[in-house]
Amino acid sequence: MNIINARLRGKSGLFCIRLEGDRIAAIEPQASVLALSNPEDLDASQNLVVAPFIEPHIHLDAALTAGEPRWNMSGTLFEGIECWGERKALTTHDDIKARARKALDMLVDHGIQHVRTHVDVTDPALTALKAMVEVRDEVRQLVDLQIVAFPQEGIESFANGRALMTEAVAIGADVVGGIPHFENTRDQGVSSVKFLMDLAERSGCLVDVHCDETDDPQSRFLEVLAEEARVRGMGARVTASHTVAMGSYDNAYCYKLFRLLKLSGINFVSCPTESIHLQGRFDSFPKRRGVTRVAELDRAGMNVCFGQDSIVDPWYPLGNGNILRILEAGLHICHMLGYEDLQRCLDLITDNSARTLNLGERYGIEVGRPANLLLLSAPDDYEMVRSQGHALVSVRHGKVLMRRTPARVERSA
Ligand code: 17E
Ligand code: FE2
Repeated sequence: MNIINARLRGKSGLFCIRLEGDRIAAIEPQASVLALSNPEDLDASQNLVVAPFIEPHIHLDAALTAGEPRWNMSGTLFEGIECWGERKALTTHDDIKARARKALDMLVDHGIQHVRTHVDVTDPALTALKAMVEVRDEVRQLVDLQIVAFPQEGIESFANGRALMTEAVAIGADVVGGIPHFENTRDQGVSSVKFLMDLAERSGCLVDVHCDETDDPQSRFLEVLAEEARVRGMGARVTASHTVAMGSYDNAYCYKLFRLLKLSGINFVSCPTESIHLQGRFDSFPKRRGVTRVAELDRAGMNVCFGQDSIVDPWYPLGNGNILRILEAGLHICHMLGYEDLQRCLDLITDNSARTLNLGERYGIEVGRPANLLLLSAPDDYEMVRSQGHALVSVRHGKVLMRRTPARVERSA
């Protein structure tokens, strides 16, 4: 299969991308616009062709449970955890699988082919984890799925928390998670981070910690995670998710913190729609934005990407799988509508996320890499966001996986 009339990010002119089997075989410059001659080929119509979108942070086990058994009325993270605790008691293997599959279909329909999902392991039966390990195999034709062993109710503060984390890794989790700001004491938060870093180092797992997801400026577990990563030389394999307390740290502390973060080489995920909804809830006015310092991390040369976090769950009532919606909202929320940010904004849902997920040579529009790519509806990053564009075709393993027909407008005058 060939994809003709393709524009590539960071390059001028048009290209023909040749796919052979499940690999990209060649990327050839075109002298002029070509007409489609082979019905097997795809015409990018002088719009962008990019590597697939990535969802680096979502909770598939809780997806599509909002309102069950009750709605989160305060809009806080903490009431969300309580509501989920009640719903969790009712979950079954098949219920987890059915909802995860539905949510994954929404992601696939928006051009996502790589997903990292947090799965709650504070459950003595590990029901959700066992179900998600099956889902990971069943959806291989649609997405590459990474499973995080996520201790929603704590590692040190939950009965047998350490054993459940260890068992989850033995069963097949790819990534070790954590939630230090939710542990009962600061000391437990610190020891939970040391425990989870030991577990990851021993097992070879990646790390992705829900870190400082609170407006409390005293929540400073990010420095602990970064230092553990630095000392062990594991930074590239470690991700700090949310880190919204950083939005409340003062500049003097952040100046010092940034030096360590940079030295550590860890990655960051921000979920801007989720955080703008859940945070700021204990403020009156002025009201904090409750998001991490996305633009500042990026300017300092660190790796940041955007995630959705939720689709219709106890923490967030909306969501439809469209990561471009998160990108647009995030650029607003993080003061990133400047010209230079708009020029390269797709980095936040493609290349930066690939680095966070450690995809390496399994990702990217380059000869020899997997024939996984998207045909977009706009010629550049800026226009893609401005026009609220879509992924029109998703190609995976060299075959068309998804096609979208955009809405058509008809006018009489
Ligand atoms: N659990 C949590 O601790 N934080 C979140 N944002 C979600 C689940 C969605
Ligand atoms: Fe999360």
